[in-house]
Amino acid sequence: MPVETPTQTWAPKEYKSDLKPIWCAGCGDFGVLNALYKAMSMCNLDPENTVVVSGIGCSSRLPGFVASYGFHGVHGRALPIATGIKAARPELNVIVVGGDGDGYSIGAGHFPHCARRNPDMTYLIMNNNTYGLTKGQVSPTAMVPMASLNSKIDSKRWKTTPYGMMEDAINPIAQAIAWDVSFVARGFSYKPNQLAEILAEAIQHKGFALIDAFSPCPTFNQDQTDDFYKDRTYDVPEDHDPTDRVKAFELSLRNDGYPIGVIYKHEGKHSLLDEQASLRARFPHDTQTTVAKLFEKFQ
Ligand SMILES: Cc1ncc(C[n+]2csc(CCOP(=O)(O)OP(=O)(O)O)c2C)c(N)n1
Ligand code: SF4
Repeated sequence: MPVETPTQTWAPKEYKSDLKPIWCAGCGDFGVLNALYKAMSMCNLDPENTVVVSGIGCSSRLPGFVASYGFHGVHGRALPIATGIKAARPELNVIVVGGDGDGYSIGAGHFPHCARRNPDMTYLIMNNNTYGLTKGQVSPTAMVPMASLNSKIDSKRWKTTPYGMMEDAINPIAQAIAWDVSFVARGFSYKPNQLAEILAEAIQHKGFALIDAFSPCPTFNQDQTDDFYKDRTYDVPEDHDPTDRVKAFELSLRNDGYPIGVIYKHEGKHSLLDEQASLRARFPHDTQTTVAKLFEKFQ
């Protein structure tokens, strides 16, 4: 059923639910949440036609703090749940949120397939380079310094990895471009206004959009702090053309810091839901199929 364009407008504060966030003082997720309220207001999303879906983690508590529909799902399974919602109710605004552990570790297998299906939804990752909820294990983006030959690093800082991490961190931006995610951007919780602009552009993009937002966890990650990212982030250069995939890939692989802004865009990429609609139009009799009729075929 098509949704009517809202005649009402919503201010950022009107997207706040009655539930107060229970994140630790200084958690980057506060900045991300404020940016999301702003972006929802900029896009004038009707809360009644908006669903925020998450997995499990500190960051995945976010749907509870938004006055819209929400689904606090299963660890690593936010994308399939959200894709199901979008497939059943394509007119809804679907925003998926979660942590780097949720999205790039246990849920990583869903990511490339979501890129292939390209549903029109926004995926906001709060990347704190650790598993916050379970008290600071290494995540796929963790950068835990290795101990030097003569000294151990402070084992209280990284309880499960006292000698540092021996695996490389993944680069989610480069990976997303390689999978042709149709909108790829990076934000930083410390710059909520800029993040809100990026999020608004992602929400308006037609297709699957990833925003990886650095969102430090001061409780369990004292290496990748606000200051760490303030010193290493820079705005995407003004002359960068996000529709040039090779240039976007080059930018994502630069080792002189982390670009913040829109890095890659594939406008007009076909989507599973467009394909579904055109199949329905071509084979109208099949849309009369019910689950009961399907079962009958196998009796
Ligand atoms: C199937 C399953 N495996 C493991 C867990 C334990 N668990 C809960 S949250 C989490 C990691 C959360 O890290 P992240 O997604 O980065 O979110 P953060 O808490 O840092 O925001 C883990 C391992 C779980 N709940 N379910
Ligand atoms: S443990 Fe870390 S990620 Fe979780 S609420 Fe506290 S600061 Fe935020």
